[in-house]
Amino acid sequence: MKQVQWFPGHMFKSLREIREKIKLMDIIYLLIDARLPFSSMNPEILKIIGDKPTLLLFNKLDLADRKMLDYWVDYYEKKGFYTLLINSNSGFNVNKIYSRSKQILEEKILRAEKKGVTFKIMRGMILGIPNVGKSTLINKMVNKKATVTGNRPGVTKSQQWIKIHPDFELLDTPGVLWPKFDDKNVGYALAVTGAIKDDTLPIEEVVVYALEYLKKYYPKRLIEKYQISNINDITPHEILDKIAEQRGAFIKGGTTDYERVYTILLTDIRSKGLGPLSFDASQS
Ligand SMILES: Nc1nc2c(ncn2[C@@H]2O[C@H](COP(=O)(O)OP(=O)(O)OP(=O)(O)O)[C@@H](O)[C@H]2O)c(=O)[nH]1
Ligand SMILES: [Mg+2]
Repeated sequence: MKQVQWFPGHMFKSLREIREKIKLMDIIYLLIDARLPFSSMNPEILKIIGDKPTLLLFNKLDLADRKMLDYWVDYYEKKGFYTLLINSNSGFNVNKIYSRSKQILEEKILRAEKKGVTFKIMRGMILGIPNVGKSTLINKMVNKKATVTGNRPGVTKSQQWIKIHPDFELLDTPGVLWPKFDDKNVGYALAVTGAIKDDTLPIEEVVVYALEYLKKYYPKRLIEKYQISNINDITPHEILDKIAEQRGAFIKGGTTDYERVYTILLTDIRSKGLGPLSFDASQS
């Protein structure tokens, strides 16, 4: 894979601003994409967090393959993380975040009270890769549209404090990646799920990666969705031709309109057209 510019310059600034604010925080909420429990874990963020109390929030639970997710939840819990599975769109488990945070900070609160200091306001920072649902989560917690959201990476441009209750404040932050990734599959997994812009990696490579992956881990879903009879000996490009046939995606002269088929496939993957998925199976 050629050298990829997947870490735009403004993310250095965002990382610096996160580093500057970390001291103010009682707790960190690190959003992980439940479909990418490995690939959406940003090593730069982990370095910045250090030993701050951290609740890992596995978001987009509705889109994720539960079996594969359970493996990763266990993996992170064994590493000492607190975890919670959430769906920021429906609000599933979102109302547990406050009470879990109080539990996690119980000792800190007691220590403060012993010193005669009342623990007045709990401050938390929402961190995670682009498009993982940070701003959507905040809106759900505050029950109104306090932040801008959108289904593409890079929507939030600057940090923003939101008061959830009189004693609970959250800082929304722009999504950040990390400057260099060692495993090219991580890049592909982030591209397939829409965490990096569609033109960052060559889209054909991304789609071929997705199809090879689906053939390996979810062959039945491909068979059913695109009526494929010979899954074992069909190539990714032949699958694309099948999809074109099914959806009538041809250009003049009857050749496959690959650009359209790429979009159809990625939309199916991202919107549960192929059912709940995980793109981090290979790590387990
Ligand atoms: N299916 C599903 N979609 C979600 C969930 N949470 C957020 N989304 C969608 O994910 C997209 C991105 O949401 P945002 O809240 O803007 O993401 P963000 O992390 O703030 O992104 P940046 O500001 O770009 O870093 C939106 O289309 C949301 O509707 C969820 O739990 N399930
Ligand atoms: Mg945002």
